[in-house]
Amino acid sequence: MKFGTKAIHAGVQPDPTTGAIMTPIYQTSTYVQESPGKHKGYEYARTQNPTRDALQANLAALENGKHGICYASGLGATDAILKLFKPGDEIIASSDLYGGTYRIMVRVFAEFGLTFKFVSLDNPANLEAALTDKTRLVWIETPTNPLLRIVDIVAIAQITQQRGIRLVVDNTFASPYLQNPLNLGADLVVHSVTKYIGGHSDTVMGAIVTNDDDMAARLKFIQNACGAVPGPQDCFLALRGIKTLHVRMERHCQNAQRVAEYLQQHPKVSQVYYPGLPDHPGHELAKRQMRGFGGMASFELVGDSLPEAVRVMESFEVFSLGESLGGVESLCTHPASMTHASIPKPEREANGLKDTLIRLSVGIEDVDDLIEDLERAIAQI
Ligand code: P1T
Repeated sequence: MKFGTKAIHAGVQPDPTTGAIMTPIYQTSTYVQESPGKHKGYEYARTQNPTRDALQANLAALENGKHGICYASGLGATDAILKLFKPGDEIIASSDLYGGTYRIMVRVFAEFGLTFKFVSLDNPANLEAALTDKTRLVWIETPTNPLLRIVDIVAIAQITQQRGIRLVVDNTFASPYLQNPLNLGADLVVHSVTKYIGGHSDTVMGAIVTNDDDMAARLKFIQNACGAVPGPQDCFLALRGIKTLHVRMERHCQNAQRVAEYLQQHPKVSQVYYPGLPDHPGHELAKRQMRGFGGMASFELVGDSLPEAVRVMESFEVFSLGESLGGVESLCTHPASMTHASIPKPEREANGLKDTLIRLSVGIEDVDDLIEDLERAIAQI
C-alpha cells in the first residue's frame, strides 16, 4: 500500500458497534469487566484506549515499523526513551537539536547519572571519535532544528550497529512522508506529533515507532507505568490530521523551496539554510535519504543586527511569530530567545546558531502571499 492510502486507512476501521467511519473518541477512563480480569481487552485508559490504539497502529504503518507508542508530548516520548538507560550510560546527541531535547538531557537525566555528549554529527567521523565503551545511544535529528543540517542516517547506523549501540532519529522535521529512518538503519524513530503529523497547531503529542519487540515492550511499560499518555480527543485530532499529511507535505515542500529561493537572492539576506538549495552542504544527501526537502527554512540578515532581525519578525502580517512548526499556517520563530533559549549562548554560538537567526515554518498558504510578506517585512530595515 502506498503512503497516501496508508495515511487514510492504516490502523482504522469502521466502529464495530455503529459503523461510524471515523474512529470514535473513546472518552472514558475505565472499562466495565464482566468478572475480575474478564474484559474486552481494555481495563483502564492509561493502559489502553481504542482511539489511541488506532493512532498508534497508523503511525507504525507510516514509519514502516511494527510498534507505535504515543505520549503526551514529543518530550514525553523523549523522556520514555531516556528511561531505557541506566546511570553511567553515555548518550551522544547531535549538537544542533531542539532546545527542549537538550534541556531534558542536561537538566533532568544528567541528574540521574546519564552522561551526554553533543557532537556535530553531520560528519559521521565525529561520532567515531566521540564513542567510548560507555556509549549506549546515539540521538540525531535530521534535518536538524534550527539549522537544517542533514545527518547521514545510513552512515551513522553502520557505526552504531557494529558496536551494538542504539540509534534514535527524531524525524519531526521530515515527517514520515519525507523520510523513514527505520528503513535506513535506525532502531527508534521519535516524533513531535504536535508538528507536521498533527498539522493543525491544535494538539501536543509525541510518538515512538520501532521494529524492536523488546524495546517496544519496555516503552509500553514506561508509557503505562509513568503515565505520560495522550488523551483520546488529541488522538482523534492527530488521526484526522494524518489523513492529509501527504497532501500537506507536498505543498509545504513547494512553498518552502520558493521561499528559500526568494530569500537567497535577496540583497539584505546573508545566509539561507534550506536543504533544497543546491549549494546547501547536505543537498545531495537529502536527495538520497529524503523524498522532499521539507517545510522548514532559516535565514540571517546582512549585518547580523539583532534589532533588525527583531524588526523583521515584528513586521510580518501572514507569518505569525511563535514557537512550534509544521502547522498549515506559516510561523516565524526566534530560536535564540524561544525554542533554543535553554541552550547556553556559548554552546549555541559554538554550534553556529546565531542570536540573529530567524526560523520559518513555511505553511501551505498561497506562496505569493508569503513572499510578499517577507518582502514587506525585510523592507522595514
Ligand atoms: O513540543 P513537543 O511535542 O514536546 O516536542 C518536542 C520536540 C521534539 N523534537 C523536535 C525536533 C522538536 O522540534 C520539538 C518541539 N519543537 C518546537 C516546539 C519548536 O518550535 O522547535
